[in-house]
Amino acid sequence: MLKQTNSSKSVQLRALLQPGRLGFLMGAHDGLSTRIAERAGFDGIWGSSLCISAALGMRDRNEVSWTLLLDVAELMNESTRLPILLDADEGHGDFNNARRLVARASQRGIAGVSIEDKRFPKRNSLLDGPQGLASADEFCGKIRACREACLDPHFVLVARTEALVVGDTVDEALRRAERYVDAGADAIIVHSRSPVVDQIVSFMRSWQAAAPVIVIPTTYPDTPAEVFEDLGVSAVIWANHSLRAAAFAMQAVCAKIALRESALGLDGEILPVPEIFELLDQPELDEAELRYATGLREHDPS
Ligand code: SPV
Ligand code: MG
Repeated sequence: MLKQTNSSKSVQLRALLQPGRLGFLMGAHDGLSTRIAERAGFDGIWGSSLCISAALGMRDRNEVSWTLLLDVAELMNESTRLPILLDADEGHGDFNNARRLVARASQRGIAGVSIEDKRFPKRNSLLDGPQGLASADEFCGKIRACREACLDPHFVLVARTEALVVGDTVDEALRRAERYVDAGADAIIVHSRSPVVDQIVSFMRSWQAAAPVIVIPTTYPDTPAEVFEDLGVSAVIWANHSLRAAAFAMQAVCAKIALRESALGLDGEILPVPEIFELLDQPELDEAELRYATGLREHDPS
């Protein structure tokens, strides 16, 4: 069991967004994927709405309720020493839904939450079709409400602009992001679905506000990390690669077993069971049982 005070992870997330070194957040969707990301050496976890929804068999359109989202995030948080930035979409409704979500997340030890300037119900940014951008005025009210609702003084509130995703200009994205910082956001995510990094380059070259900027280069993955570093980006989110890798492997293995009617010959394609136990920190429980479950052992003939 990991022991941490409620605000230590928010302090960690705040620190990793500070200028200096480019931070890397890995998208995860459950406790296991969170543990795997931590072991790989990431600085933080992105609690991706796409991936958490997909792992539950749901679409990324607020089909997962905010309370279920928080339950999943809490299990992920229990599995890691890393800070989690939870992707809370547009806050799952108006300012009141959003601030209740933020209050509960900050109370439960989640390091930070990202809310985006979409209208409810949100549509995943990588999908074609109408996205529905909220007005900047409305979204600033939501940010102010969320800021005041934080129950952890170090909690990180990230505002994400989808202006570029809906086809607006870089100037509009900058105007919005600056207003969001004035309204109380600690950091900005500027999202783009362009296949090249150019929009992010233009955005960063004009970015004046004293707030960290985070990017999600799913559609421009060929951009070297140094480019982001030189632009002054604070952190990169690899949003969905773990879930996509898992789905890819699950599909391949399921197809093979179904076809062959046998699970033989999968070495190198699936983790040995002992490695699963190890990932889940089974040794810690075995050791705790030796210390605490003495009465139980006395009555166990095995
Ligand atoms: C997510 O991972 O849920 C995101 C990033 O919000 S995107 O899917 O690109 O919208
Ligand atoms: Mg999302």
